[in-house]
Amino acid sequence: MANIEIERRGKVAILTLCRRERRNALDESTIGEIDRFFDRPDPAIRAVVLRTDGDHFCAGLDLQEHYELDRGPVEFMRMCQGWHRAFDKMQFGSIPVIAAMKGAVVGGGLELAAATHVRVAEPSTFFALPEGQRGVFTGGGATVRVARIITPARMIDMMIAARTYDVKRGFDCGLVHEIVGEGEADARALAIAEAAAEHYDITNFAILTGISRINDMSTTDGLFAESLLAGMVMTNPQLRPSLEAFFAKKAPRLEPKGE
Ligand code: 1HE
Repeated sequence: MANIEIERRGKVAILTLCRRERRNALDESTIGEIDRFFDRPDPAIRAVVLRTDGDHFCAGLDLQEHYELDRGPVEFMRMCQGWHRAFDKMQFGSIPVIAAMKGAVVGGGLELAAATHVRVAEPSTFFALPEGQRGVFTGGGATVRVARIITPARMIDMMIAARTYDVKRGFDCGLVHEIVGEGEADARALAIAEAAAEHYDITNFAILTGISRINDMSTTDGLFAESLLAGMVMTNPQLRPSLEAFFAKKAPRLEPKGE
């Protein structure tokens, strides 16, 4: 792949966006690479770290390419649908994706981050949807994915009032799950990925796909779908040895430590 480097660390794949000269802006070929990776990942990969090269996570749509291609409305709509497909594969696959964020997470970069499952951020991280100022609009899924995280009202305010959220504000509204020190996001994201890679496949599938899908359903349908998923997960034969370890007091106990 030309724009994404893939490194394997056991069951974890570390994906690095490598377009630092454009602040990791997303052009069509990078979206194609994301799509191909998440389309049929190697079954031995059980978790992914998504990180980027340079000081910024992602500057959004590649504005240079957008200018040069001078696409028509239908062409741009199809491009957006390509982003949606790629990010859907990431969000609704059964592999946990942990984002290691720093610097700008803006426009399409925020749309990319919103499709990941756990977001770790360094203090330099900031969020914005500068589409309003640039006279464009979101097209990579922000109206759905970002609005669901921060609320539609906050997203409208962010765009109309041209607000930039720092890492603390990002944490307060759900864009960040954990703030770490400068230069520490990659290592922390890897540690989370390595632990998540040890979960049963079927459990990760239920967590990643089930929770998002169920929240698109009515209450009745959601509760029904939850019972079906729970029926599959709770009767997984692999679960029995873990329960036996718990009864034998060999499994780690939960501790009341917060984060
Ligand atoms: C780019 C892009 C880009 C930088 N497309 N080339 N996104 C934006 O509006 C964000 C635009 N970018 C920025 O605000 C800043 O570049 C950053 C805050 C991310 C970083 O600032 P800085 O000072 O480190 O870098 P820079 O000098 O602004 O940019 C360095 C180079 O990266 C420069 O190119 P150079 O040839 O002059 O070195 C920039 O042109 C290039 N660059 N950002 C292309 N985005 C599906 S719809 C989604 C809608 C959107 O995402 S709209 C885009 C929103």
